[in-house]
Amino acid sequence: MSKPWWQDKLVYQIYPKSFCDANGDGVGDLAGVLSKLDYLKQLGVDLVWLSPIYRSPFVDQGYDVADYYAIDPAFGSMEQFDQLLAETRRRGMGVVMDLVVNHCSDQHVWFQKALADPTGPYADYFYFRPGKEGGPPSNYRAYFGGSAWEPVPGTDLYYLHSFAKQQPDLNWYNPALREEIFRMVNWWLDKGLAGFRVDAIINIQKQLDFPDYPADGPDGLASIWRMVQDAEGIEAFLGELRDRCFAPHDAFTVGEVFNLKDGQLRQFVGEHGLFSTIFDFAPHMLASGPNGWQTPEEFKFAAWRGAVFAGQAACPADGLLGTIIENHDEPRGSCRFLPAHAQNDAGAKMLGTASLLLRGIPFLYQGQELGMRNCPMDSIEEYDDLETHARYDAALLEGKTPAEALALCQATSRDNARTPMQWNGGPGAGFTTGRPWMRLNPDYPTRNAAAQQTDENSVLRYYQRLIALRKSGEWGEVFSEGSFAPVWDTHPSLFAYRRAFAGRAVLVAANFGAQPVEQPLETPARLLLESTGSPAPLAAALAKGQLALAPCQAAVLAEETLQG
Ligand code: ISL
Repeated sequence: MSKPWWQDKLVYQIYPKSFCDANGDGVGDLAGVLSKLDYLKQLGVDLVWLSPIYRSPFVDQGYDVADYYAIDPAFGSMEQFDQLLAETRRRGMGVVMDLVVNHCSDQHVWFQKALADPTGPYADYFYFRPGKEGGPPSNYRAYFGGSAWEPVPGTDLYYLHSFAKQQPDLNWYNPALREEIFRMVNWWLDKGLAGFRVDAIINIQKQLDFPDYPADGPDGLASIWRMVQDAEGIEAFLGELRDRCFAPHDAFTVGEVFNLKDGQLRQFVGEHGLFSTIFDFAPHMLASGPNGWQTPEEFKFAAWRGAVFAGQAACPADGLLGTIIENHDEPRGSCRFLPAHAQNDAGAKMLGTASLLLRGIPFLYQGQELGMRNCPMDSIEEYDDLETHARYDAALLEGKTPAEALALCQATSRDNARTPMQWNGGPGAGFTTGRPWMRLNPDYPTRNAAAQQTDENSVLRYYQRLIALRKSGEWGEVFSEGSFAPVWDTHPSLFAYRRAFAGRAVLVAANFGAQPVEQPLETPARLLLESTGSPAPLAAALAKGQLALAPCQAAVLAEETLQG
């Protein structure tokens, strides 16, 4: 089996609205992205994934696409996009776009034509269904709250939307719709795109009789997820997408899928997989308590380690998972996957070490390399994200007080990760010369790329060294191709694993506890990287065959005598 070209690549996610604003209108743009390519190259990024930049009314920040063939003017022009392709290629990098095809915007011409002729051919690009007993066709709650069915004006029909009502679901069971999608995907790949991150894709399979489910909330509705979970047949759609588009272009693809069924992982990744990789969200799912996001769980080290290691164990030998700490939908990892005492820069470096050297394709989200943190807003009005507002309303309906509902939003809001990137300590954080579209995290005067670039002990400089090690000529293959094995996996505070390849092995160990740890080593080991900037005590212990880690210290050790 030959190694795929993306096996050793590292992906960096840009949230374009919040990355860099070149024209001073307060919104990030493509010219801003172009101006930061050298920063990304220096960090060690191979592939740049852009959250949606297509023409959109931005009800869901571009995840509501009105024209799949156009760049939204807020971001720039197609010429600038082509320039981005050329400039990334010149630097040995590639561009990955977001592919949002479970739904489009209600402003898309397909939907406009469907509304104009609700029994015509474009209606069948969507799910138009007659109502039932004076109400919607079924009792589904959309992911962003409220009924998942919206009346089609002037008819007794409803259309289905899994997300916001401005995001009508596309009917993948219609071959004409699938042809439109394949044509569009190939158009972008023909341009020279490296691949796609495929949005919310598990939702394209439906039960076409749309059965009711028992209500699961005070609104009397049942999550639409129940219907999707019981639906079948996604493999056929995704197989066609792979064979008609991805495979002929040798594209890199990452699927956003949640709650795979037993045995499905094998079909989704690997040599004949439906995608190059899929995100491993198991650690993120731990934050949902018995009542989902309404009962957020505190970080529990052993459960988190167990979830990460289970993902590594479940992944087939010829496949890779996308390892990810944070993205535009999740709170910041530095406030989430660390115990309270470690929620600082030392913890961010430790978490980065623990995550980036796992087996898989590492994904970084903008600002993660600075240790950027959640940004709790002072009132619900300050939140932009529609899901946050839906959660606030749902929490009030559940009987929570406004203060309790706001606290829930502060802990779980997607806007935690959407505040503008912090480039320097000047006005607008170097993100914009104008007024930023979303409030800056107030820590930007001290936490920013410019300050961190000149501080050898910063999170940024550490991430640069960590990524350089992952990609180094000497150790790169161990990280990109090596096996994974847990080490000391019942220890109360050590997160440790061995990566091995072709007779060479690396031990990665991190101390998540508040106390120092000491552990005898099985084999002599040489220090490749440590996270605190104070290697002396660890080096002294290593000389005696011991691993000694201070709280929040991570280390990467070469164990050259072990067989891979
Ligand atoms: O399907 C889900 C749960 O099983 C949802 O969590 C869903 O997969 C997730 O919210 C999808 O997110 C993506 O699509 C959304 C968009 O708002 C997000 O930003 C995007 O990442 C709708 O396009």
